[in-house]
Amino acid sequence: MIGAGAAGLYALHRVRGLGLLAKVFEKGDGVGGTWYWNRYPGARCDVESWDYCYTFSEELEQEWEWTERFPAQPELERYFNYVADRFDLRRDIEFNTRINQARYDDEQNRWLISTSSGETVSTRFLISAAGCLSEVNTPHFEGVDTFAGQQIHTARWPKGGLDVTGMRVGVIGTGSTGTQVIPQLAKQADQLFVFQRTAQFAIPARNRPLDDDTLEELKHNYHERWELKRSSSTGMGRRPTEASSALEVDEATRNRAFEDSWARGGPGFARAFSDVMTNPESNQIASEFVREKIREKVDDPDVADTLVGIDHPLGARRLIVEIDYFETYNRPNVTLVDAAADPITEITPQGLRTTEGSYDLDLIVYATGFDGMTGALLAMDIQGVGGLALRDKWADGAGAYLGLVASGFPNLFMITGPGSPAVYSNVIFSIEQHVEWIADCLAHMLENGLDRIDSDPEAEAEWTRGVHDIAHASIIGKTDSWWTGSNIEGKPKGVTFYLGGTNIYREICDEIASNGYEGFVFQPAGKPESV
Ligand code: N01
Repeated sequence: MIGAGAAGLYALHRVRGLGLLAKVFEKGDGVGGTWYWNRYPGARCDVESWDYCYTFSEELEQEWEWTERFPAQPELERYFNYVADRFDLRRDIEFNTRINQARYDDEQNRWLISTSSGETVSTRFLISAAGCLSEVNTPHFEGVDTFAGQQIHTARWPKGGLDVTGMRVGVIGTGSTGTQVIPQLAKQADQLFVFQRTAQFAIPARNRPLDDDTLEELKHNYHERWELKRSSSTGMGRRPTEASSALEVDEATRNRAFEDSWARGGPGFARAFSDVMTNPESNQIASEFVREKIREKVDDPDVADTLVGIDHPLGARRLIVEIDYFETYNRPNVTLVDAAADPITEITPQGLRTTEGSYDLDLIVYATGFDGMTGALLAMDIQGVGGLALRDKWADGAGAYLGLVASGFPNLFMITGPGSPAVYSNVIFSIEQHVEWIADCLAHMLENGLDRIDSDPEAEAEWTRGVHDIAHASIIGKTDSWWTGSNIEGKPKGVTFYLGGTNIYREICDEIASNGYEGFVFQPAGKPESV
């Protein structure tokens, strides 16, 4: 297995349960994946703690006590460490070890893996739990190597923290990460310059500590929440609302609904009405509501204009959940630079230059995101049947049958791979679904003497077409963002995750398994031909 984040830990647990020998290779020196690497100040999950956790063990659910609605990075890292210890996982994890190459040997039907420690390992099955947001994106500005100060990507924040007291700090990027780190750095830095290229919608988190009554209710309702997660299209344990179209109600009713949703906070804002994500007129009304709310928070109208100059529909990029973000621009030590009108041109020894100005800095923080969905997989040299490189297979766009197995790469399972709901869902719940499906598939293979699984190229092509069709019809597919791969130069553009709903996706996966794994091709042990 590749990676000891949420996916790798659970996969290890389940695969061990099948009686197979298993080992995880993890490039960091601890578990937790995203929550191991993203330790910048303010790092916090934007999915509620009671949803962003494993459901596979009722004992675990009953033992663990979340302290906040939206858990912060240290608590999440503690959680994954607790899980690793609780299920005795560490003994099969090799830390500080990156997988550089994985090569499928057709004759032996084995994956040959080369690691950064110089080891070569041979395995029948390889499971990628490398993560959808683990390959960092650091734009290469001219002069980047000349900078005399310190430069850091948010996902590489030092374990011991970084004291920015008295520093002049520049932050590039105002996505989910930038929005979290900026208010924290502003409290310490002498001066903070924020370079915003694309203004974005953000909804207040309304984070709060969880009191005893809430915790008790959460533990008591464990089963009901699990059912809700399974029936929901995003894997969240919320009770469905009876929302109508935003256009069916009068203005006063509509405003009340938006006000209520705003007051509740969190990423569910768009659910105030059923058609915010599908009807441009409803979306426009919701967008204006949010713009107005942002304006109210910002003292300087010119700064507010730059913050609400949003060029895409609400929800077309991942909706940001913020704490004190917009108010931060009222601080005298914070300057917002409109990097769309005045782009960054180069990094200099003293700082950073834009077309119209220059900024002297001691620290440049890159909150510039990730090469999402495929970046971590393609960072390794993965070669399938006949030496075909995964990079070449995906040169014009990534896809795998159900997001699980890419044809030509037998016995390589991908957890939350391209073609699955992955990042457009409560990802930890999607991870559990994938791991359980993979474990069942492995059990099926063991029971039936099958030792090779691949996907049928036609089934894969049809599935991938379906994924694209749904995406093209949605506002997400029409908007540039990391969701469409447009943040990475040279990357084929397009949504690679399934937007049809996690409940429907689960049904399809289960149906395919119960139909004898339709669309997959197995080979029995010792026989060269597929059956
Ligand atoms: O990354 P992003 P992120 N010059 O790609 C800017 C999850 N997450 O790390 O939009 C100037 O969204 C870029 O500008 P633009 C969550 O799924 C969750 O913030 O390309 N600017 C943008 O502003 C999230 O969606 C949580 O014009 C440049 C920013 O950098 C995902 O991770 C917390 C630039 C990148 O934004 C990614 O979020 C954090 C350049 N050359 C992350 N290049 C929570 O749970 C890039 N930018 C809350």
